[in-house]
Amino acid sequence: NGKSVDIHQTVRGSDFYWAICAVMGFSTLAFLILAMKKARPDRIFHYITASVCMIAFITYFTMAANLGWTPIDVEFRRSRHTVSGINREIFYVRYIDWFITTPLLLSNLLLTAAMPWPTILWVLLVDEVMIVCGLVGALTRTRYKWGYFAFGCAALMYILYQLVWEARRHANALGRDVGRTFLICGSLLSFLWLLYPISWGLCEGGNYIAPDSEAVFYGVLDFFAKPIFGALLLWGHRNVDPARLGL
Ligand code: RET
Repeated sequence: NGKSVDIHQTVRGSDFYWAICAVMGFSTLAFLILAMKKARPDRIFHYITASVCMIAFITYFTMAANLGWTPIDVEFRRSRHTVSGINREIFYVRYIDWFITTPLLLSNLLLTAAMPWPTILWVLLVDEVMIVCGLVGALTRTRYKWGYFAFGCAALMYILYQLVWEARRHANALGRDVGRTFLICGSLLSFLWLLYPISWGLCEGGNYIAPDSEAVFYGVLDFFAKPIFGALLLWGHRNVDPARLGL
């Protein structure tokens, strides 16, 4: 009937995308207003957080308008039959968003821990490799996609090692406020980021869940990974002297 025949294209996802779009737009404004009130060198954290939400606002605007996707052939399993000749809408616009926002989110944490510049740049580079692997894998029809998935997961493991081990120790050495902020935000980020590849495996990877469910899975993750993470980080910085971080 052209409306809801199969799981491969979204029918009601758009409403949810509009809702997240509104949340991201509102958060952008809120963080910008907070940035204006703060005449300190560490308002860079406000600008980073506001930019992340602004980019997500445009991404969700795009997806709510049902743009920024391309059909990719998938095999679709239903009750022990494999149906071919079906395609799934793959939102490549997510990866353009992540390519810009994930390095910003990591910078927020790594600057909080006052990591050395070369280390920050190197971790951001590994992060870009992870996102590009996810994009190429998502656009790939064959089983090779799981190769890209594996490379991306290896990159994520390395990033988490840097955060949980190297950066956490760095943050703890900067005093209790920095240590506690890093612990809260670093744990939240590590937990959430591990859920992204799971969502990818169920959506772009294996086509196990419908694009409508994908909208909710990634949408809830983005809500916690962007505005909530950002708010907790800015809150944690309220008592931290920017000079301690070399800012
Ligand atoms: C992919 C697939 C390849 C393997 C891995 C992935 C991880 C993605 C992550 C994305 C995080 C996005 C965020 C966006 C919101 O702001 C690319 C899905 C490991 C961790 C935080």
